[in-house]
Amino acid sequence: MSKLCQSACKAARSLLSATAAASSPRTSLLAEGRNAALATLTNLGRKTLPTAYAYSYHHNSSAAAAGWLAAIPAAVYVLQDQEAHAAEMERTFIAIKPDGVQRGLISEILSRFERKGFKLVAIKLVVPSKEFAQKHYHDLKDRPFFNGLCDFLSSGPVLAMVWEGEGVIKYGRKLIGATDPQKSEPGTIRGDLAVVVGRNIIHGSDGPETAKAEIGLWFEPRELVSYTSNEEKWIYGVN
Ligand code: IDP
Ligand code: MG
Repeated sequence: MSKLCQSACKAARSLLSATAAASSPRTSLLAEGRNAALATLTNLGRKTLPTAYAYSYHHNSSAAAAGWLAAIPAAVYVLQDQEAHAAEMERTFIAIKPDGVQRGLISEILSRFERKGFKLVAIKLVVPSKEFAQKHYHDLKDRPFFNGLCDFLSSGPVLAMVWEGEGVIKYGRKLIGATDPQKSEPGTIRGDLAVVVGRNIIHGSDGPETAKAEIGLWFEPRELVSYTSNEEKWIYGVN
């Protein structure tokens, strides 16, 4: 996108965000403009000028201005929508335990999170030490199975991941299913792919605080990759 266009979009965005705050609810404003924005402005985001602008740039400067000025409101909707969407994003820690890795279930499990629309932002295969496993499961240290659980987690490769999306902490747990696979619903990961609680193949953070702590325990900040997925404009939206 040209510098000129960038600053024009920025100025118009401030203007319209003030108008939006004063008049109609943010979501309905976003909803109204969304379709137009997607139709007209996808090209702007991809560093391509709208055809009308590209043509008139060489032929008529006032028509050129009109060409892309007309696109600015749509740009504003897209940018505001992205901001609203970014504010609702959360991240969760998900790990495929040694039983899931050994049973060849990595792609099956990843595809369930991917197909849902969640975004992978970090991934690595590690064999945690027993001390590390004890840190990870510290809240269970008084349970009779704690020692065996930590032995098991540190017995082989674990696929550690961070997934991002709206509601991903809570919904990630839904995809995983109940702790005891005997009680997990069919259709969930544990319901479909595991039989006993001691070999329930997957871990998922159980709340925002745990998610933050577990991501911090397993990953360095630089290992978390922030990027815009090409699919996001089709996964998120308000009508
Ligand atoms: P969660 O994994 O669904 O969050 P937690 O209660 O946090 O469940 O327990 C952590 C892990 O400890 C479970 O995933 C399971 O592997 C193991 N675990 C939980 N309860 C038992 C049990 O009663 N016997 C043996 N292992 C258990
Ligand atoms: Mg837990």
